[in-house]
Amino acid sequence: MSHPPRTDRDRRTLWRSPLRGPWLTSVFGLILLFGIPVLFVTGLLSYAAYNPDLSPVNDKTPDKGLLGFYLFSWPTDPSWLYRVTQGVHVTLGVVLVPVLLAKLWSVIPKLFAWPPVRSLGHALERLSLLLLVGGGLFEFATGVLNVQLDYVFPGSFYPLHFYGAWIFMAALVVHVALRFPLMVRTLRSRELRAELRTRTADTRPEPPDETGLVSPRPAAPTMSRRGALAMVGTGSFALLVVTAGQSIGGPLRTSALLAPHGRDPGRGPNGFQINKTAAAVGVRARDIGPDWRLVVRGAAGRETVLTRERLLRLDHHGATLPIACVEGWSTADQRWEGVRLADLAALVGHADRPPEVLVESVQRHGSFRSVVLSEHQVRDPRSLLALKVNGADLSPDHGYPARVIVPGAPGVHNTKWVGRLTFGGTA
Ligand SMILES: Nc1nc2c(c(=O)[nH]1)N[C@H]1C(S)=C(S)[C@@H](COP(=O)(O)O)O[C@H]1N2
Ligand SMILES: [Mo]
Repeated sequence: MSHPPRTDRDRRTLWRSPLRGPWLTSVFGLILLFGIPVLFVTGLLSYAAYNPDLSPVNDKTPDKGLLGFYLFSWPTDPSWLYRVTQGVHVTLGVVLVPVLLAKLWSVIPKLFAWPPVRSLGHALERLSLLLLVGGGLFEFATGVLNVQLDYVFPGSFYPLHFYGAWIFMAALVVHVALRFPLMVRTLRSRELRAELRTRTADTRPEPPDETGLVSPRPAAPTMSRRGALAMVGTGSFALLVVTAGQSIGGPLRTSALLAPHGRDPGRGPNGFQINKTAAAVGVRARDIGPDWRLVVRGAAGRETVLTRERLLRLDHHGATLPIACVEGWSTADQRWEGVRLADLAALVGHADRPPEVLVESVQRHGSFRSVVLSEHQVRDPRSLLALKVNGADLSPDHGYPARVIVPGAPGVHNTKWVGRLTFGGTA
């Protein structure tokens, strides 16, 4: 029977891959160093896109406090804005998963360093690494779960992912500050091109290093560094191919195997992705049948109640806009037709400068049944209460009798089965 390892060296001999070493770790680190800030920025943008400062119904993290310092009013131009920022966020996040796992694999021996704590400084460094590794895994896991599995974590995705991102980034800043010089030195120590030409048989371990990544008793190589990089690269590329099509669209949509809402949304004018069907959120046929009414409220208690027939007789306008979901998928531009939100505001006494609006669905339960849109969203002539899409009536699953469509906004702001609009006084 073998004894449990006692010394640091003994413990590190558990990990014998000759590929492990500061150079390989630095290569993966460098990729993440470029990728993760993009994830962070596009993630913060996604939160801003919810216009969380407008109203508690928009605010997914009511205790954001100082962390909301950067929030700004989300613009309506360009109309594909959220489609791009969130497509990048989700696609890049998925594509970086193999790199993150490879990076963690490369530093596994550090997890078993012995003694676990050598000094106060060392203890602080290890704590920051715990936050770094834990925060990184947490952010990637919650993100992927939210996109792929309609979320299975206890608690709400938005606050967890948002606060997690700040903790992860704080730990990352510390880590990069401590390690950047070493990374640069290490990357210079071996030439990438030469490394990419080295076959398995000629693969040698890196020289023993102060970081403790190189195995003191390396096994014979079973793979070259080129092979390891190719494996990770292939994994990332495969994920790119099965993900990116859900936001890029066109023929690529058929390769989007990971698209959470399937690849075939059906044919015809209403043949594009459906986030939640009417049945899924408990919208009944009679809620959206002939008895359906739109209630519009405005200045000084003014209110008007419209049937769908009345709405159809109001001035109609068109807008060619996509739907872009927080989950990263988006539709190509669709041709929407309906009544301008600004014209509806004018019906209830807000003719000149329409204010923000509270949009409420006839859907009674669940999230995304209401939203507040900013005044500049209301004023954009492309912001519609849409009754038709691509020349046909909206289908029940796309929000019949009427839904909101706003340029540049996240999908959640395009409320379906709208029953009430309240202009002004929504705070
Ligand atoms: N009432 C209501 N409106 C809603 C939702 C919802 O669940 N309920 N989902 C929103 C989300 S998250 C998205 S991405 C879009 C999707 O619109 P679609 O199903 O027509 O593609 O609708 C939005 N409007
Ligand atoms: Mo969405």
